[in-house]
Amino acid sequence: MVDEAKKKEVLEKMRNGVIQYDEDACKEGAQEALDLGMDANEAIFDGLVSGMEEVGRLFEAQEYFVPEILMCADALYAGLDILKPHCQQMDIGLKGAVVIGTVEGDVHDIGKNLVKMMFDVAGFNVYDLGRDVPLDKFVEEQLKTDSDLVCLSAMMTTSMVGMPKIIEKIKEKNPDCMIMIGGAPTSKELADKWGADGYAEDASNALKEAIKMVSFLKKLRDEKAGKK
Ligand code: B12
Repeated sequence: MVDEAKKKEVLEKMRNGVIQYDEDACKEGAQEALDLGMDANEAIFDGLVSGMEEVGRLFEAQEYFVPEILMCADALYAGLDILKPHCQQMDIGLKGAVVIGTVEGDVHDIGKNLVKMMFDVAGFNVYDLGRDVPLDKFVEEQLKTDSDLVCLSAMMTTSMVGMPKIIEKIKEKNPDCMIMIGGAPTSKELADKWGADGYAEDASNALKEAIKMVSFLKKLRDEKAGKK
């Protein structure tokens, strides 16, 4: 049994480590979470990511500016490097392939990297194009890898407008591929409007949606191949 009081303390240490851009505190907190036997996934989202949410608030209140945020992101990644290898692999019995990236003009990749991590944990084959990815690169990579799913991330209203262009091109070239969008300014309504097949508001829902989509594609393919 994990000691609840100690667990809270460790989560708080990671959260504050991100807020105070203290890489050492994040690393120590991450190691302590593992030593306590905490679930790595829980430590990431309730500790590190919770800190980043507060950083977002501080940025919006103009208490933090870009240099501070970059250091907060470094602190988050320092903790993530320790926790990530300990995320429990899931056996979902599906071999999905996913192309993922943050769209052109946008360098925000923390959320995208968390979504990618969830896909890795589920055993998906992930082709990560990184951030500020030219729109056509998503189309080319989907064709090259014949991936089931393309996941587009955007954190700015100015960059998300590239999404419908990518969706249109991919659907034109390969209508069987499914597309999911995400990132703070996006929504289910925009996904529907732009012809994407899915939307999720966070990394764990992204995985749930992805599993549904890949299962659906597999069923379709099996039906086409004449299997039950
Ligand atoms: C960190 C950050 C930065 C960092 C990015 C570091 C990095 N490596 O990512 C730096 C300092 C570089 C940065 C720069 C800028 N930023 Co900034 N940044 C943020 C901040 C504070 C936090 C974002 C974040 O990481 N959140 C934590 C993660 C975990 O959450 P998330 O990204 O939302 O991801 C989750 C979900 O959205 C979802 N998700 C994400 N992607 C996907 C994809 C799919 C397919 C799915 C299904 C789900 C999904 O799952 C994720 C995990 O659960 C936000 C403020 C905020 N409140 O969000 C501003 C914010 C995004 N930035 C903003 C701006 C304006 C900028 C700059 C223009 C600032 C400037 N003056 O230079 C530049 C832009 C540079 C560029 N061209 O991209 C604005 C955007 C406004 C808008 N709506 O257009 C925001 C909202 C702040 C604000 N209110 O003004 N920024």
